[in-house]
Amino acid sequence: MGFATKAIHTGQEPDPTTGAVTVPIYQTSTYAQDALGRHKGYEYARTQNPTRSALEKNLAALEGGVAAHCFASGLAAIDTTLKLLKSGDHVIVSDNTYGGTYRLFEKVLRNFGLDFSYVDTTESINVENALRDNTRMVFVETPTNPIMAIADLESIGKLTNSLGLRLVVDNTFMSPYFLRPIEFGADIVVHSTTKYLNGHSDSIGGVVITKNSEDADRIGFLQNAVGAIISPFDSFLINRGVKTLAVRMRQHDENGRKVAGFLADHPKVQKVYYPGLPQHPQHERAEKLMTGFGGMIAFETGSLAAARAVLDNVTLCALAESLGGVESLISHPASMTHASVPAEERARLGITDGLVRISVGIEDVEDIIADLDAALQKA
Ligand code: P1T
Repeated sequence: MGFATKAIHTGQEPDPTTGAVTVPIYQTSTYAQDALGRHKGYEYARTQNPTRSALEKNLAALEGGVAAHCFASGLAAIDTTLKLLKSGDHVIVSDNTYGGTYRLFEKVLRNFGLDFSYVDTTESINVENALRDNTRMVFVETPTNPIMAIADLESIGKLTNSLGLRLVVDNTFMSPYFLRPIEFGADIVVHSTTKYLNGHSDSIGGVVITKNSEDADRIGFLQNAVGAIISPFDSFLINRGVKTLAVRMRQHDENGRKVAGFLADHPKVQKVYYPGLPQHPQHERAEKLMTGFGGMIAFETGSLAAARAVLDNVTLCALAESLGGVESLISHPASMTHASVPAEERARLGITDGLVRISVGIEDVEDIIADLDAALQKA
């Protein structure tokens, strides 16, 4: 079955009671049991919910995993994944993750005895050099947010598999339409479903997809034991969003390539970070790992004043955090999504005050380009 067919049909069978072709919102907290110890597979809605189960089956199929578990946000999904570990364990992390992931690791999980090292995961040797006796997990974000660096997934996957370490990949930026990390050695894939999977900027959610049933069982146990579950309504929205994932991603990619090309030729733009451009340092790797480059672009305007001029003068693109929706969103990583990363670290990574990030939507691309062009004239 092809990807678009799976996205529309897997887990989305007509409702057994009524034949409804769309999985209903099962807005209930509990389920009546037939007799003591006899029920229909549903006991309490933190533990099981049919709307959520439909979504979980669907996302597991799209990523090629054995199971998926959905959470109240991307960060709740990542937090629960880290609960596979225990105090004293060490994790190697991509050095340019979403700022909220960095904050969760440094300001919350470190207090519970986990230790983190941040390395450039575009080279697997950096992961190898950071290994310690107590390293238990490698957490990779690719492409990174917002610099769009592409991890050497194949080599890192071989390394973690040979050492028996868990490789976790945050695949939020590509979605399973363009990249399926399990095919390259990942054990666990996480997403903020808030982004491309839902695709309409109207829900917050997250998912953990597991390659093996042991991890799936433990994540399922933690989902119930910790309780950071997604709601039935949000599950419904994402079920609906995923049905158009394939067509949306194709359009994000087409528009992304055109906007990146426009920015790369623009005299007011100093540098463009987009894996689809031939000058991107991991362009060839991106072509090998991914079937498209998507709609996320960062570009350097040279100064805070220039970035501000762009951000304050766009009219079609909304100045907003988040990404992956049908509408174009533009943001300032240094003061918005990555404000929790220390200034020296931001400078080292290239998250300057002049850096602007755009999540290219699926509007008519000429309109997006005209909006950016008009704003750049003011920079
Ligand atoms: O916002 P939430 O659903 O909790 O997801 C967190 C998250 C996890 N991973 C990546 C790669 C992300 O980009 C995010 C959230 N990012 C933004 C809100 C943003 O504007 O970059």
